[in-house]
Amino acid sequence: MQWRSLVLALLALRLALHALLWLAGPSLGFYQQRFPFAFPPAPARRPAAAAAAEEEREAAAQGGSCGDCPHWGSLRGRGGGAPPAGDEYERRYSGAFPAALRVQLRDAARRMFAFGYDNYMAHAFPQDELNPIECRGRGPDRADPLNLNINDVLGNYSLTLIDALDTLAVMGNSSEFQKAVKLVIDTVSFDTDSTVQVFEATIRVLGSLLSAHIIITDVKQPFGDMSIKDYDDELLHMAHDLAVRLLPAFENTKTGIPYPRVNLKKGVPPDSNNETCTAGAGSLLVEFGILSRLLGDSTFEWVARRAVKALWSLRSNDTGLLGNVVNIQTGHWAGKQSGLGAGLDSFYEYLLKSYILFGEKEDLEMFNDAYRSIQNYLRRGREACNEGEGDPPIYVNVNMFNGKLMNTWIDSLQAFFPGLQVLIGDVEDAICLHAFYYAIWKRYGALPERYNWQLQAPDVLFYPLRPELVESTYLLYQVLGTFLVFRHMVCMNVLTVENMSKCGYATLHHVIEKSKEDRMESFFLSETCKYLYLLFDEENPLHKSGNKYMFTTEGHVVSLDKRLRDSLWRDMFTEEEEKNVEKLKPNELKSANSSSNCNRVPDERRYLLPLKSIYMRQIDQMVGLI
Ligand code: DMJ
Repeated sequence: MQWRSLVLALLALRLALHALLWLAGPSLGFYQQRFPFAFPPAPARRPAAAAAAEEEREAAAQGGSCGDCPHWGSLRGRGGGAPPAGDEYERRYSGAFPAALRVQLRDAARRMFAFGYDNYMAHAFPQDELNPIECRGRGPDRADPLNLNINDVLGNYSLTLIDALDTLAVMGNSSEFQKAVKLVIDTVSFDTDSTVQVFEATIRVLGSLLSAHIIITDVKQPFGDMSIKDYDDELLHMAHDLAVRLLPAFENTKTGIPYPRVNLKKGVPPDSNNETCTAGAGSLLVEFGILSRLLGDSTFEWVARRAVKALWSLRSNDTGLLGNVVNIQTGHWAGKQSGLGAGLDSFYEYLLKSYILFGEKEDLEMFNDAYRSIQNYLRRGREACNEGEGDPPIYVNVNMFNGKLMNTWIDSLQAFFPGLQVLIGDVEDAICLHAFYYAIWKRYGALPERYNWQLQAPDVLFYPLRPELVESTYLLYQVLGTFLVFRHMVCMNVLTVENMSKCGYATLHHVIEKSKEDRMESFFLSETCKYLYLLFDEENPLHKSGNKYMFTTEGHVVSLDKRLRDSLWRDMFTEEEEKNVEKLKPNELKSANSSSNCNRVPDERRYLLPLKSIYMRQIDQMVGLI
């Protein structure tokens, strides 16, 4: 039949066009790639089980049954918000959030943490991590020193216990916090033949020890009685000991940028790599700065600050962007990709957070310049998130020297960025990027490690229980008020049974097939569970006005303390460098977590979608959800 040939010809044409666009790929630039969005290829057919699971999640989000999740429909209305009207999106996502549901979800998040923590203590401690499927502990891979995925993080120092300390405090569990601190003091030693990544040891171990020390010594004891009998600053001494063992990484480097790895007993290994990622080398300032200021010893902050300055001086003169991998001896960029995810994420985060914590104006200036370059070269899509025409804004990976698109994927680490945007008050833009990641989450029930926005499919399929989306959700919630879509996402997260194993929560090996890997990373307890819990625990001391806190990149809580605002390092830089540094007075700083420095959305928007439903629908289309 003629019409059939016509349809087939059209179909063939469309496929050919897609193939052409796909092949042309990055070189065409983002705007040409709007085409596939307008004619999205049919999403790959999911296996029936995955489709059913997704439907169930969707039903749960709308008030249907979802295991542990309280029945939303029956609770709606008791929270006091106007019944949602309007189109499907508004009906689904607007309205008030009932207090009873909030409490149930808070308790579910607490149980989630307890399940992971208790099983770690029962089956894995004193080893570093829990293998939640086999119910066993895991330490460094001594048989294969090149197994960096494991050895960079696991140092034979009870990593998970250390990383979880302040989550116990934030959840108000003083007896377990006190027990855990004593265990750390009595059993952990850093005098071990482990070669670890300086960055991982800093953010997970050093940061947690400092955070717990600050909580223990806080005269106000906001989380309940977290004091330790006869405490003699042991955690601070341990942090000092660890940092001294990391210092060799900063020696014998021509640029001042540290080596990526160090052996805790022997220093930098003789065969050490001269290349490091920017985030790894340039996100040490918060922890090293806190340590220096608590000890009154400028060494640690000085080396960390020198590394940041060295990296900053290597940015492109044309774009102001940095690459993702640099040679520490030559200063040559081995990785020219500039993006917001792996390799660069916490570099940007710590420019701003160092300023928030220490008040050094140069940190803010660097951050502001970096943010401008990010907006100029990485951001694609329409100008305003909630207005106008064009693709939704996303942040892409470009060449640092010319700003040209390098690939068409974004990674799950980048999902932290809306949270950072909240801290600087760019809430409207944060809403759009968050919505994009949320849509990916809805499609897979998790965030694939890399998602290809052009192919509308994951490029890298695993999900190791990362916190970034929950973190941004939590920070956005602080300024958006009651907004159900975020909590829906979290409800689904709390109930993601796919991750639950016999003895804890497992990494998803494949976000579509839902197969698992036998690993529970320590950041699941230090970050993911903490942010989930805080999202629903409105009475938490962290949220009380008067208490000012900031989260490190590993989610460790540190109070904005006067003790941290006296710089010790100024005398160690040149006069020229000094001249540029103008210290802000403490009262000029606004809290990172309060909404005071944020462009809080008006009250009338509290129960509405923060993103117009047309734009939400557009994003759902863009990720192949509808
Ligand atoms: C955490 O260890 C930190 O947040 C780090 O900055 C990058 N992301 C991991 C968890 O995904």
